Amino acid sequence: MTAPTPTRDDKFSFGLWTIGYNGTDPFGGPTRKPLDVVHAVEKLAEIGAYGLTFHDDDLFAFGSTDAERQTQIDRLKGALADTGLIVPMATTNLFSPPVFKDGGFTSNDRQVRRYALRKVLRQLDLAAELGAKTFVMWGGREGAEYDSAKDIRAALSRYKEAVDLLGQYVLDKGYDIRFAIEPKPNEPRGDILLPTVGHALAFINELEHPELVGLNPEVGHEQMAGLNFAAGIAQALFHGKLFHIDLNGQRGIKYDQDLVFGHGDLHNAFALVDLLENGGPNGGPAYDGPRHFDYKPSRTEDETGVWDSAKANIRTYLLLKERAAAFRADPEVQEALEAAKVLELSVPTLNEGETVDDLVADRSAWEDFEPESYLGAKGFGFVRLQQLATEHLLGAR
Ligand SMILES: [Mn+2]
Repeated sequence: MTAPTPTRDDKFSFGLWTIGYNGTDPFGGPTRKPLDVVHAVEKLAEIGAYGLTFHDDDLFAFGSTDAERQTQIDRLKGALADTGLIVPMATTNLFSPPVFKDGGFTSNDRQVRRYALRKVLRQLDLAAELGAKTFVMWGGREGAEYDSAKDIRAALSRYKEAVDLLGQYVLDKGYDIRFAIEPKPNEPRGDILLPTVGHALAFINELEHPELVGLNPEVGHEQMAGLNFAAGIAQALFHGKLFHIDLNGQRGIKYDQDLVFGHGDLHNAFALVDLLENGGPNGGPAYDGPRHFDYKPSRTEDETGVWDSAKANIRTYLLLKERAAAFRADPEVQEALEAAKVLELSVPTLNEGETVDDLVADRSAWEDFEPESYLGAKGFGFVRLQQLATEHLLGAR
């Protein structure tokens, strides 16, 4: 099979914290040296990425002086100018510094909440300066371990207060930035607020400016909750809320693995890429934003392994894109989709202009309908369809 070559139009982006992950986990220290941002940008350009994303504290250490901060910003800007890479998204770290041990926006301590808002406002200004269009909010410490320790309704009110304030700030400043909430069920907190795509969608409805706020769902985070990621993305699209996406791999309900995209549930990764690339209104892409990888190069790898794993994310995505195109183009698949009535689901259940009275008057819908015999002899053939998908995924068709 030929190796698909990434282009900047593919919009592959990586977090500075992903390729920069030094291998630290709860049971052991770093296994790799720190990664310099200029080197990171050069390598990302080399492997075909178009963008770099970052938390404030990835670029300049927490507690940096203004001069140290500016030096790093200038070095990043220089590397972007030299390579043509962009910063499509930025975000703030409200989870690593000890001050955020009980959260940022929803810490029980009001002084911490005010400090968290100031930290985010500062990073929002930098995001706008660098041309980022999306500001991700992952509230990793917004949660609790103990039910008695957190008033969840009050915490959600403070979360709303924070997001409303930031939304108004963006409007007042005239920034071309939208927010994307990243759900996660747990880790590092025992339970995190807005744990799934569904919880976050419901929360957005309560905001002052819901149009400014969407989602940044992560493959592994939904799968940690035992949920179907591709189905969650489909619902986010249904609500017009897929503002950004975090691609990676996860093997079941366990700690957040952040594996390479596809190195977990490969079937679901295939369904996801098929949805993103072919799920649009006319069979085109359903999503045109960054294909952002939020993975961690395993701590067993050296720097060569870091870049091999970064390339693996891109290659797997492009291979799945090829496989999904072949699946869609296969006449037998089209016939199986027809037989399974997958396309019939797009036909409204009532006729145009038909009323509930018309439905009640339609004897074929009830009186003359025989549910026992209707489908008795004929199955939908969903298994056949899934096997066709599997064979395309395996390159067997
Ligand atoms: Mn993760």
